Amino acid sequence: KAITKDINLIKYTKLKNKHNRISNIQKNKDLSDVSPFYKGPPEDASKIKIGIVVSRWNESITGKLLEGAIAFLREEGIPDESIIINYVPGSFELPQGALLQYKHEKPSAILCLGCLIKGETPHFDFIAQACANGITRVSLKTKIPVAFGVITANDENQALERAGGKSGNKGKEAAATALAMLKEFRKKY
Ligand code: DLZ
Repeated sequence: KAITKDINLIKYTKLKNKHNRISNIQKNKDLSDVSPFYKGPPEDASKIKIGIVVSRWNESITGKLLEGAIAFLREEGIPDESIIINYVPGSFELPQGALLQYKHEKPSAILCLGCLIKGETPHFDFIAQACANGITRVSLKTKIPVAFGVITANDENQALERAGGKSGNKGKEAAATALAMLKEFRKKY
């Protein structure tokens, strides 16, 4: 909770600036809302490069996912300069964004962050399916961990609860999952 409070003070616009986007996020460890299977970062965390692909659709929410992910990565020892951020227009574009980021940046793992909010038509279902399947395909093709940090919510309140509210932060969860996968498999790559 402390992390969320601190991070909420930071203007999201600062995150968009390549040079100061990470520096203001405070260090404050809280593992209560990550998976109980998370056993800490890989030993060589300082050598790990993490790519983050963020959807701009519902940006006020995906910004909070980004903040949650970055704060967690910092706590776990990933250097700021090893966190690479790219933006895509919507969650549908996350898989291709991840694939292109892999091609150009060669990160050790990628976090895909997005927020889909159900509307009145079935559009939501098509995008959610395509996004989830696409991210799975990128992880199988690249053979690096590609975490699904995408909120699929019925309304904005549900989304906010999962972006630093009472149901945790999907961005932080995605970061923890990627580090857990790296801890288990990195040496075997
Ligand atoms: C079109 C669309 C709609 C209606 N809703 C969302 C949403 O809730 N969350 C999201 O990430 N993206 C949405 N998009 C945009 C699509 O992801 C995609 O960018 C467009 O369909 C163009 O390919």
